[in-house]
Amino acid sequence: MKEFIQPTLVDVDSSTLTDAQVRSWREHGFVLVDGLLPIELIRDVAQAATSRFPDPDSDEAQRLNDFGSGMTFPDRDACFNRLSLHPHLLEASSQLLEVPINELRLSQSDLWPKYGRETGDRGDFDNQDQRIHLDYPNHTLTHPAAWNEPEAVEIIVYLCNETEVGGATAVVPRQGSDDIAYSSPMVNTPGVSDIPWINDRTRAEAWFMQNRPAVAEFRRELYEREVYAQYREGSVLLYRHDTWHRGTSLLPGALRLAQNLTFRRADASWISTLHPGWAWAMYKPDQRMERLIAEATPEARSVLGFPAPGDSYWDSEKIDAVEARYGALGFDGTPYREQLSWTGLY
Ligand SMILES: O=C(O)CCC(=O)C(=O)O
Ligand SMILES: [Fe+2]
Repeated sequence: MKEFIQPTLVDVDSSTLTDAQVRSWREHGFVLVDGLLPIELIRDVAQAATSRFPDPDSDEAQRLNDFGSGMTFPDRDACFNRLSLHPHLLEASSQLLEVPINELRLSQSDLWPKYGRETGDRGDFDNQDQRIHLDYPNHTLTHPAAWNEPEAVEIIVYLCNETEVGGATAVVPRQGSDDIAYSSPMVNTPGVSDIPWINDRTRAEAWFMQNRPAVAEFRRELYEREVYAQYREGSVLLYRHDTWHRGTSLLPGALRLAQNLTFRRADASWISTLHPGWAWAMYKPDQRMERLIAEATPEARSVLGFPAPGDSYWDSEKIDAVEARYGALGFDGTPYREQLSWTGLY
């Protein structure tokens, strides 16, 4: 019997994670929450995405192998960027990683459409019924640190309802510090070591049966332990680069929209930015990145690598120069100047 888990509400007064939610992430490797982000923002992003991706019943959609992309940070639709840097997401990541917001860095924000279709063999890279896996291989240059020293929070923001489109994310809850499934090094996953990168579950597990029977058995137990995130519109799954999980099949003809994000610790520079990043975006005629920097709060700016107020980077000449660059777009150097004179007193 499939065990579905339901989202739990965040603290409604402060829009922060409850102690039980933080504990679930720390101990089990994930938590599914509701009420973290304003529903109007979720709907704006869903609408922007729907208008840009093919209709689920179009030929174009049926040809996609589900790794569609198209919206990455910074996007031309400002609502996508607002969601990416929403203060409640930053606060939740700060709670989980136990660092202040200005010591977080955004290293992923992209939105994928996933299209449901009749099952059928579409080869190794089929993305419907995924193999159980960890996400760290395509984020970090190294290997995740010890379990109690997490370096990143990974996030899926769902923009629709599981009951309407299917595609619940399956997760394997970690059961205590001696859980064999979570003992380091975690390398029994496609794309790591000399194991070929196969996405489709049936094909990946056939490879393990053939080539690594003991690992196939280890993985069979992971599938048996799966629970399924019964997300709703606006639910947020907070998990980790070292949490066993996978995407599952959508209902035929359905379109699932979800935004995927990672916030890493600033000092974990070995965790790379997944998508093209934002330097090239500063070359776009719409100046989306410059406007975003000008309008963001100092905290949100620092999550993009912009030095925080009080950082030793700043002197009054630099503040003046940065204000000269962004002032016409609304940048105000006051918070940076204030911290400069404050620290200068001591
Ligand atoms: O879409 C999902 O529910 C999970 C997808 C996933 O884990 C992946 O593509 O790495
Ligand atoms: Fe994944």
